[in-house]
Amino acid sequence: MLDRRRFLNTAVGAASLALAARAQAKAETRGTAARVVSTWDFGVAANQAAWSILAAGGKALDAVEAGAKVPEADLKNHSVGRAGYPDRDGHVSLDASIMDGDGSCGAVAALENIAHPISVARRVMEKTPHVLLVGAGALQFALEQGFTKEELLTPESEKAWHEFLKSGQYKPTGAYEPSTAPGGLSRPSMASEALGLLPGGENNHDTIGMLALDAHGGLAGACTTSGLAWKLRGRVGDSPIVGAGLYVDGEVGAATSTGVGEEVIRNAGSFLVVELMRQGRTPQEACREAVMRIARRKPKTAKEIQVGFLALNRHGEVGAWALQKDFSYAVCDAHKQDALLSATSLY
Ligand code: SD4
Repeated sequence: MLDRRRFLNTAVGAASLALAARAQAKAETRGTAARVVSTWDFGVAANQAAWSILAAGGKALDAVEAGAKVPEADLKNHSVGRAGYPDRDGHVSLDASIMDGDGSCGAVAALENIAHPISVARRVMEKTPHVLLVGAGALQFALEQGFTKEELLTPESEKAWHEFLKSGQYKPTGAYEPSTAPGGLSRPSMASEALGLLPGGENNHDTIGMLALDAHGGLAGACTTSGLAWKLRGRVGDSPIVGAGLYVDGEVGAATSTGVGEEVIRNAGSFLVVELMRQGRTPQEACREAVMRIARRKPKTAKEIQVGFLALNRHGEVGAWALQKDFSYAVCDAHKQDALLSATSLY
């Protein structure tokens, strides 16, 4: 006989299975099985926020914005949005981009004091003729759009920054040389090692890149980050650069990236993944080739940094690949809302 707890678990399980089956049936009658994927373990919670929109038949674009806002608001997350670790000078500076399957896109870079850069990026896309606003201009636009100016540096992030200042070495000319890298930029920085801040390391779970396919066959993506901890003031990574940190083509698929953005920008990473899918590669093969491109061009650097790609094609197939192990990604659809998978890696 079932005890009360097991009975409740079974009942809850049955109810959520029924809900999932209904959402799947709804999605299937509309022609496509909806799915959302995102980078890292915090992608699980973000996916669920996106899923509440997708399961109700909502648009991929609305889903990725809602999903990306979850880690942006999470005070325990030090690599996205509020509570993100600051730059070398103590400023929390945020990068974000959003893209729809029809090629519409918007982005902000080096935006300060606004908690939800992904929503500002969407306004850039929808309310201006431009694609990318940066720095003071991006802030001015956000305020004009009704966003509120806030302090994003939390006491905990400030404390970590002071720790970095004690031990951090900063030599801009050697930014890509392991022995002279600024904290957080490449693997052997002593300061970032000490704080567990390797991109993709335990305390630096990087950017959220999220890709969604809705029940109507619409694709969209979003990418948002506070960038590399202790970066140079004014440094912009791949996340707000359309084609680097994010790319979506409704006829093919979508891709996003995480890790050291400089290497992703150099290789137009997400665009490359989508173009490879266009040529017939699976999302997995396309992500692998984009990783290998980085490794072939800079073999020494590639051993010391993390870069990961995540892709979703228009049929809902998912792939991921990374330079280093430990790149996780979350997948959510009508069958399972909390899947967390480990990407294959080169090293
Ligand atoms: C950047 N790709 O700013 C982002 C952040 C990240 O490891 O994922 N960091 O380069």
